[in-house]
Amino acid sequence: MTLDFQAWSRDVAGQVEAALSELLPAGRIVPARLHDAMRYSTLGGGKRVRAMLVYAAGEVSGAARERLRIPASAVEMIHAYSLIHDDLPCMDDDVLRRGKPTCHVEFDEATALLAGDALQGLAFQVLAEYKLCDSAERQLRMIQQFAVACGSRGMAGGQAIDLESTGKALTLPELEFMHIHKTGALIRAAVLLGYSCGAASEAERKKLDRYAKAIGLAFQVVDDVLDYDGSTATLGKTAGKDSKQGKPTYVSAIGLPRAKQMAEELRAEAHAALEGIGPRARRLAEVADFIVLRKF
Ligand code: GRG
Repeated sequence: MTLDFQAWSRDVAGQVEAALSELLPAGRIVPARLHDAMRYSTLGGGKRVRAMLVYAAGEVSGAARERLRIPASAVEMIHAYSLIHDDLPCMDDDVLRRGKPTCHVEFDEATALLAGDALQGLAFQVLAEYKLCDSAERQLRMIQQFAVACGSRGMAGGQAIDLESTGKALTLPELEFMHIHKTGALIRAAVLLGYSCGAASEAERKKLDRYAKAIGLAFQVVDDVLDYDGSTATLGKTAGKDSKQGKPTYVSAIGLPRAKQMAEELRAEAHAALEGIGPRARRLAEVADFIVLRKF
């Protein structure tokens, strides 16, 4: 029996939640406050889109499911770390995340900073500790590419550009460059990590890369639309912050109707990228739809 998307995504969320709970140090282990903060910000929330992408891409290359839980957890740890740091007073300064107080509000700033740092370290620890694929050399390359995606040439670099851009009007290519790094790099890394756990081919990898670039950007366009259009209660984070903070967004750059249209075009591009793969790409196509059609 094939699960529908809702049941499949629930199953992935359950598997990654269990894996994260096992991989994160228990709250009673010293330093207990730091471990509590790491667990607080990583467990029990979030849409788990990046974990879904690891599993969906793994289905394309026939990767074993018990292997995928490790890269899925690592990607979610990096994502949780980026959200903790993004919410700090020195960055976006937010008090609400995933419907609860942000890490520095629940704990304190120093603990939040360290929780993010430690989550980043733990993500790389598990990627190196567990067998992800049949070739140690390929696994090393996977970890190296993942590191690039997290660093100054990827997510952290995108965040730096974001901070520099506050109060400025960016051109569309500048906005795209920022988001390809800030949001897109980790999304692309999730797809490539999952795919590389199985029998990967260069031709399919190129298709998945094209897919990942489209949905990475689509994710941010929709995020901007929801920040403008959505409510704090539905989003579980403060709505309308981008315009209040003078952040350049797709809505401010091209207006709401064109931003919505752009998200649809990127969804079509993601589907087109998967052409020729067949039923093995079903979940990736469904995740693309979820990313663009979501309301939270
Ligand atoms: C300080 C070295 C250093 C790095 C910081 C903060 C940071 C790196 C990067 C920030 C990247 C960032 C916050 C991107 C935003 C991406 C985004 C739209 C996040 C929301 O993702 P969802 O909607 O969240 O998937 P859930 O809660 O559902 O998991």
